[in-house]
Amino acid sequence: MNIYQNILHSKQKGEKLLAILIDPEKINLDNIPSFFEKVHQSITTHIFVGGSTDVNNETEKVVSSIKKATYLPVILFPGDVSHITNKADGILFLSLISGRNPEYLIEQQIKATPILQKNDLEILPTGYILIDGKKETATQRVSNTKPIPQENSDLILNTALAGQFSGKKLIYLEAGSGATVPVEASIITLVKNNLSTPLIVGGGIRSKKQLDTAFHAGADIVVIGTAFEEDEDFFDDLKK
Ligand code: 1GP
Repeated sequence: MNIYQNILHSKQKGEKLLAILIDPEKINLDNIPSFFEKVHQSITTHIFVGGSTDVNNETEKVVSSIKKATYLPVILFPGDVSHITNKADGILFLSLISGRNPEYLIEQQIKATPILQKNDLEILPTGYILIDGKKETATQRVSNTKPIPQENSDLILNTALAGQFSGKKLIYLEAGSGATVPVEASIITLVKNNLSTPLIVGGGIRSKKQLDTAFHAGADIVVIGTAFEEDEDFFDDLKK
């Protein structure tokens, strides 16, 4: 089974998935083995690697080290085309469909195709929807787009459905890394109840309670990054 089939299988069985987001600019290569000992004792199912920027081109080196340290699927979550490496298992092929900047709607994707044609990364077409997490995030700055206010739930829902109808295989509701406020449970439920593709939710989730809230509201995959960067003891709350 490939990555996507596995996600679908889990969704059908109601098994929730947790992706840890590793930012190549923030992780120390020497810490990767001990970090993954904790990851493997937790309910983590996927590893996402990426960030809005990668100034020192660390992604490939970091992904190679992670692949040596884990049996979990490693999926690129690239800020732009320069972050793509064939050392990972798959790639979230993102379109920032909440924004109106052609660079992140289609131009980066066109630039990526010659690279993707030459490697075996599993491509996961993903409609990426930036939602206001009450803090200006790197995604906003780099993409030069505005997030959708949480109050505008109709627009969030219609954007998610437009993504699905355009053929995206995953929809990602993103409050932004380090968001003050995660995506509200009512929005997750609204989107979930109308969507047939798996739903990813991330941004600003820092506690087991918030994680459970997102899962119960209908997220199939929750993404957490900052909480682990700030305190690896958080893994203690997430033991298998
Ligand atoms: C960001 O959704 C991810 O792209 C994770 O966000 O770093 O706030 O956990 P946090």
